[in-house]
Amino acid sequence: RQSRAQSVAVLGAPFSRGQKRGGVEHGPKVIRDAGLIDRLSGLDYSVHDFGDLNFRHLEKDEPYMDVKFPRNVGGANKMLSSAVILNVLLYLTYKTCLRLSSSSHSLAIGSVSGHAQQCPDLCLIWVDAHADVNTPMTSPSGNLHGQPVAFMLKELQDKMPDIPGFSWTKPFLSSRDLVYIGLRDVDPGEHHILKNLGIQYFTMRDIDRLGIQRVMEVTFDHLLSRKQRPIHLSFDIDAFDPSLAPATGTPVNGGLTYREGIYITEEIHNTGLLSVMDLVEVNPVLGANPEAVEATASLAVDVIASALGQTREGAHVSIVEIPSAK
Ligand code: B3U
Ligand code: MN
Ligand code: MN
Repeated sequence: RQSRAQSVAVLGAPFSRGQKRGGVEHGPKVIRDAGLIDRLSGLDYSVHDFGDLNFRHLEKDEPYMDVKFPRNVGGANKMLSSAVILNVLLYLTYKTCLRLSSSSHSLAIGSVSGHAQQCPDLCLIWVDAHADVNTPMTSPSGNLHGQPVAFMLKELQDKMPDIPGFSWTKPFLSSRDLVYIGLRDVDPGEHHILKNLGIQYFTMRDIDRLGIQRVMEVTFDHLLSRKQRPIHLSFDIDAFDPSLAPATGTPVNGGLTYREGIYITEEIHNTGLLSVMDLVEVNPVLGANPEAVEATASLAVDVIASALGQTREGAHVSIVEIPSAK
């Protein structure tokens, strides 16, 4: 058998301190159990499974203002950031494609910032029911999984207080290099930020109005028309309708259909520019029953596989000729 065309790195980041309710730390395990590695191998990737990161838990971690577990979230992000830097470095050296699955969306800070250190011109596609762009001042919950994008945006630099645990990172992303898809639960402070910074976003209403095909066209126009550059895809499973992805912390009605979600990842794959992907917020503890957890995890695997090139029309990578009858 000839050597495989591409390779992919998988890195789990089990962590739950981005919100009060535990459980998302088991996300990477249930996604693996749903057959992630086999599915990627079946797509003809050579898969490098780097296993799960082992985050240090800090007992003493008082809230800062309203922000919960700042030192734990900051430290975990720092560690993930270094891991991503290393992985992207491998990618650049060996032409390996890198993907990873983390658990809480609060870890996107480390994932995207690590990626950006190696690829400063990256752009970010954020698929989510939520904008996750609260600052500690606008956050209604104090949960850091509702704030990661605020840590990234250069335009918000002077709106961010010095939070313990985050001195290692500084904003690195311009608001014009970000597109949201799937929004339907946006806080007042977040809405102000989206409008004020002129961020390109598509709510579920926009998807209803334009159709997902047009949404993806405008997304790529916005991000890639000036130059081709690496894409970071941060995919929150709660972008899907809760009927499809019930096992998640903050489900919101009226989400993406299966076909809309898969169309998004197929189109991203077709650009050939996907460089790093996060798949977050799968929480097995919050599924009402084992079936709900399985459905959510298997949806996550479908999304990852389709971002990596699984197509609905099929493929014949391993078939050169139709077997002869004689
Ligand atoms: N916007 C709310 C709710 C929320 C954000 N992200 C999730 N939930 N998963 C907040 O807490 O910032
Ligand atoms: Mn969300
Ligand atoms: Mn999110």
